[in-house]
Amino acid sequence: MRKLFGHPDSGHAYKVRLFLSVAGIEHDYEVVDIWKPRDQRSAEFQSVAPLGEVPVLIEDGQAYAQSNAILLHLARSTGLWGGESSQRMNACEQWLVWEANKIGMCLPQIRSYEKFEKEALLENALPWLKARYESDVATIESALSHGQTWLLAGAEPSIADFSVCGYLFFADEAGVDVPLNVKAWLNRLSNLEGWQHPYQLLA
Ligand SMILES: N[C@@H](CCC(=O)N[C@@H](CS)C(=O)NCC(=O)O)C(=O)O
Repeated sequence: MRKLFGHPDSGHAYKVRLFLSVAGIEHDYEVVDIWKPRDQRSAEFQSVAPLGEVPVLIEDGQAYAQSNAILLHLARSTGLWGGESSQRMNACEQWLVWEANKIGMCLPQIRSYEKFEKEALLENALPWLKARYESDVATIESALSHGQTWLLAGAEPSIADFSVCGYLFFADEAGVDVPLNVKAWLNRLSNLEGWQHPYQLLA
């Protein structure tokens, strides 16, 4: 018995639901109104979300939080999408830590500024965030420029792909450019059975 809490604007929740959807894992899903004050969200969500954020996955009564930690748990427990071997898990761990500190620490903020917070102080940080995005997306572009299909070698995608792509499907809203190989890789992801854009998958 699994239940995921998410929101259509959350690329973090998207990473997790993408795994579940592409793997065909049955689960319940509930949208949390992340625009409401935390103490006004459902009592169930408040009781399971340690930091008050989506995503949270409940599995057999246990709550898992933080998108990349949830992905690691899912890969390990199912043996899928990186969980097939310790070498693949190791490579995934490296990408997931990179994601949290790099592309996951500039693209969500740029998009948040462009879509929701035009007046916010974030404006002062924008040039720095955009330079950071250019550098981080160049790292992904370079990793994909040797003819490989996914971030890890091999025919199957992994949680490295699911994590790193999370906010890149919102790149148009952030007003940033996506280089050629990254675009082609996003296109391959979007052709996976079970793939949907975040706004559909998290509705
Ligand atoms: N590091 C967290 C980030 C989670 C996060 O920032 N969630 C946002 C939505 S994308 C949220 O719940 N915001 C509402 C709030 O913090 O109250 C993860 O990877 O899961």
